[in-house]
Amino acid sequence: LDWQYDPAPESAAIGRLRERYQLFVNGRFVDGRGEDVKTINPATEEPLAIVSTAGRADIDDAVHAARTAFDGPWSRLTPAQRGTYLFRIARGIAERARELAVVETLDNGKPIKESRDVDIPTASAHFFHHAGWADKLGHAGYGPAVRPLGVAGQVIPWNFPLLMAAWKIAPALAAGNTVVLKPAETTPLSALVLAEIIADADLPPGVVNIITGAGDIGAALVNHPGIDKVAFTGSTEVGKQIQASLAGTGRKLTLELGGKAANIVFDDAPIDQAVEGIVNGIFFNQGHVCCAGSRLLVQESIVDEVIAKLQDRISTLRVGDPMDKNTDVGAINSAGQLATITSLADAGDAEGATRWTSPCPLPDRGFYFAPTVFTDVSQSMRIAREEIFGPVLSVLTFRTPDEALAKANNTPYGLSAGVWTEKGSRILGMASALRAGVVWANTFNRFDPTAAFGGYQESGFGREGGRAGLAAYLDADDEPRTIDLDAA
Ligand code: TXE
Repeated sequence: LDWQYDPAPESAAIGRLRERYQLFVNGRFVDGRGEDVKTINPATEEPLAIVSTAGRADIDDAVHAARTAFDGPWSRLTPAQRGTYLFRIARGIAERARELAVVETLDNGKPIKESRDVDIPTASAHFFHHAGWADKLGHAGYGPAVRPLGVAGQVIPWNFPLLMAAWKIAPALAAGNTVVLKPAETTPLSALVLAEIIADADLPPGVVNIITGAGDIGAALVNHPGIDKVAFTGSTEVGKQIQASLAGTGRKLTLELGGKAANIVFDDAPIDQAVEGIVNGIFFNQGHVCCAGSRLLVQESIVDEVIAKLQDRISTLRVGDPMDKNTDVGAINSAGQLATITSLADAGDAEGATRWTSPCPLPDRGFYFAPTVFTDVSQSMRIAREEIFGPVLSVLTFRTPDEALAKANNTPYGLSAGVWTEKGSRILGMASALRAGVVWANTFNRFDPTAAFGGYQESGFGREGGRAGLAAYLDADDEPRTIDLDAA
């Protein structure tokens, strides 16, 4: 597929931005009963659009609409017919890809080349993948009675706004559920453009509802008595609150939370390739990535070479205007996130780590943080333990594979890890011993709708993507009951 077939230039896409955005409830765009808020462009700190936000009554309306759609038109369709709607949404995203890329970059601050080449096509691919599942669930080994759960309440973060909406909505609909989704307060626009695509795809009213607002609206949504399943991606702190508040309700819950991934480089690794992977692992999306390779573990014998090459490579990264196609590292999403990154980096200085900062100039306005590497890092330091969620890499060293494993697993998180080595046996050994939901070998930050993504420990539970991701939206066993002949 040619993802770039939207012929409109970026200026036309900017022209399509509306001054004010509304909620999408029961198939219609409506004013919310909360306040109007401004969403700002983090690259310039200027207002981008006005967004109407939800009040409690709007949550009631949205959940009611989702329930009515679930009890009525959506459940009366055949699975194949439901799949057709998912195909239409996938195509709708591809057709408006350029506009969506622009909206995403303006609202989030990520480089346009990333929203254009990663976020938007991957979101579309997620709908295409799940469209194909809709009429095949009965053959997928989930047990004899494959049923949807009902109404899903979904809350997503600001780092991949459209992609996270796709990760939530596509499997829910493919499994026959209906949805009320709340995007993050700093990045609501692409989800509301997706609502337009969903309206144009003629989905029955109420199948997908999108309500805007801050954490209080998220909390009210996930605790609403009309919700059957909750899916949350965001901070570990809020994930714990949600899990506690849902205890005893019997509601199915999946949580995709923070991370502190180890990216492990052995002395037999192809160093130049590893350096590219390290850079991608931590500076992709300004490091606003739950699976970011934020802890670099390098075998002691090659650490000087790796650091020197890394600093050379980072020095070539262009930091600045996210709308410039040559920009590699864009703006930090919000003033609050910039403050978090700054204070954690300062803690690195205070605890005795050595800070190196990319020499690139930063724009005068907007929220920016230069790519940063800390060496002389020990495991007890905050920069080695806490999620920074920014372009800051902490480098630790190891001598033996066992030491690498012990250090990599020394974290309360467990979302992802990377291993760089030429030895296949070492890859397999590390992959099975690393307590991480995803382990990449000689690559990093690869996403595919067919692959299950999710964490262990404080990174959450449940999987998104592939067959495992569908189980989260089915009244079925988490593990398929039949033998998978392809995998055997
Ligand atoms: O997250 P929040 P924030 C991490 C990252 C970051 C930190 C704080 O380390 O620095 O979290 O980010 C909604 N009930 N991640 O404050 O608050 C909120 O409106 C229900 C990692 O932005 O968790 C938004 O839609 N919902 C992460 C979403 O939750 C609530 C991605 C995420 O916001 C709520 C984002 C509540 N009580 C941050 N409070 C990842 N795993 O990728 C807030 N929300």
